[in-house]
Amino acid sequence: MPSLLGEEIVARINELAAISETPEHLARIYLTPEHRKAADLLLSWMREAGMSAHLDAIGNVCGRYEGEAPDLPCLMLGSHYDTVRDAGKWDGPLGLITAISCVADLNRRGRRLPFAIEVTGFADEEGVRFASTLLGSRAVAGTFDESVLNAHDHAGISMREAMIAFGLNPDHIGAAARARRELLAYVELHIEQGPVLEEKELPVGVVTAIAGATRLAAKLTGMAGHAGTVPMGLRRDALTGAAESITAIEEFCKTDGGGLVGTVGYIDALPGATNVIPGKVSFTIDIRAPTDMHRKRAVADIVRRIEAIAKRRTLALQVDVTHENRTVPCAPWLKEQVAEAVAGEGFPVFELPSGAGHDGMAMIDIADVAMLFVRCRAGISHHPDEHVELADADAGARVLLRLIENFWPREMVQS
Ligand code: HGY
Ligand code: MN
Ligand code: MN
Repeated sequence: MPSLLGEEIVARINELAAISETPEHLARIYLTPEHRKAADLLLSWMREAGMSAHLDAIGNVCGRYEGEAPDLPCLMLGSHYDTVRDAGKWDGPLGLITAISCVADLNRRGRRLPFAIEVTGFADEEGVRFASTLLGSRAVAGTFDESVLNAHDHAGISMREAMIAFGLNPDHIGAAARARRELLAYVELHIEQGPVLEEKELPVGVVTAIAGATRLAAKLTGMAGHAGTVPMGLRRDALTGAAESITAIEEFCKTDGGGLVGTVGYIDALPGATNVIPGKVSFTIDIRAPTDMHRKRAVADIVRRIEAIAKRRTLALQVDVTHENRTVPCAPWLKEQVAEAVAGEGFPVFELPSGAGHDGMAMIDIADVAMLFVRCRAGISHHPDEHVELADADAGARVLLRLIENFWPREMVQS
């Protein structure tokens, strides 16, 4: 029988999901009015849960529940509250809302622990607007790359301009950075976004590592021309060049056989008229593999293939890496505590890697990280059909709450 925790979490998932760019397709993009509205709602939930709460210098929401004494180092929980376009409502918010509900439960019971608990809602994990991801968690980890401030969205607005319009000062991002000594660990609950837990008929899983990823921006430049007068043999068509490149990426990843995945998620062809041969095409590439070596080798091979296609078609090619994240292992001492909490709630302990990226990839620079996965229906994610059953949301919450109440910081574990 799901506890009150699950009910509260599901109700809040639905309330937060109503904050979207359009009602038809869930999208909550960094530094937009929807970001602001969601931040205000989350901050109010944090305060209701007994936390002090604020918006930090890059737009993360940050809540703190004091321990038995003031100014203790914290166990940091959290996840992101931005979304992809036409998103599901659980990717990110489940981890954040569950963490807030766990603190609310402690607060209701007047429970204080030998450490503080902080809950951080990261403002831009997906990287939809400025092509570079983990902006919020990188600012907290002190590794934010200032060059991203000059990145532009599809409307030509830079991150710097968007921050100022949102009411944030891009020159103050450094104020969001935390010191390693302030954090005992970072733990994130998140939907699996894959089919494994459902296949194993398990509500929760213990994450072993977060797969690294490389994102690239490719630009092919040919020659725009009249669709009716330029013979096929004389064309320098950037869009057919991109099409051949995209199928080459798919073919390369399909035949790799080693868990390599490649995705072209965005393409833009200019000038974009039916009767004009496209002269300029930009598209994105997302490459992931079980190991960093495998991924980096694959990226080099794929770029070489695209270069050969561009050369043969007399197209100019520019390829830039817009984002690179190494594979991040979950800390054994912390992963063990997640497993103990899973077992403590009566569930089998099952370990699995994360093919999806998460904020722990940035938080690893200032704390050991661990993750708890919650089953999602058919493994669907980054899609409006993304769904978590109430019983599974409740199971995740009970495991996270048990982990929090039994948490032993590393130094104590080792002594
Ligand atoms: O792309 C990812 O893996 C994550 O959902 N941002
Ligand atoms: Mn996502
Ligand atoms: Mn996510």
